[in-house]
Amino acid sequence: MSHSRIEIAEGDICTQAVDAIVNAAAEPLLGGGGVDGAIHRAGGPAVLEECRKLQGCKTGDAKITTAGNMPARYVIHTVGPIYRDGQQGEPELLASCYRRSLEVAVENGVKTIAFPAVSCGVFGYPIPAAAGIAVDSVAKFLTQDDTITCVRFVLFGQTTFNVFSACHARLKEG
Ligand code: AR6
Repeated sequence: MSHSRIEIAEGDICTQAVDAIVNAAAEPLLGGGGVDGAIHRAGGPAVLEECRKLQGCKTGDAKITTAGNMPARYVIHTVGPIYRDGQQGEPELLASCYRRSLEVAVENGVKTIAFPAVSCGVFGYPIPAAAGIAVDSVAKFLTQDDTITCVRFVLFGQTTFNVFSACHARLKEG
């Protein structure tokens, strides 16, 4: 069952001892605020140096670097859509972030991975809609993959945690 490999947690993604943590980045991959800023601060200059060589990342895609000083081995940088009105392809692009991040993870032998709530901060995606897409996209991927053993959503704040938990609970109920 794919839902049993999904966990919902509250906390700082930078401290997670998983094979890869996912960054909610911007297209240039040169750092920023939010979780992106936290990851670059915790990872140190090695992460930014590697990012510079990647020549950016398109919205909906994902690229990988090492994780510098963090406990994880890798950072998978994905770029979520900026939310406008939900009619500009945002749901498809957000789903693509999760799918592409997991594809890059599998290509690199990652078995445990942590995601933040991509697009739910600066990029303004409404959390209930984003959480549904996030949990459904991951669950769909896991039904076709048996190499990933754990996908943990690591969320900032009780509200976001509760919304993701409710989506996960719905998945369990089938
Ligand atoms: N651990 C887990 N979640 C976090 C952390 C953390 N350390 N810090 C923030 N969050 P955001 P976006 C949550 O804004 O909306 C950057 O400047 C946060 O509360 O980080 O995809 C980039 O460079 C929110 O729920 O990402 C881009 O320009 C979620 O992570 C832009 O922001 C995502 O918020 C990307 O915006």
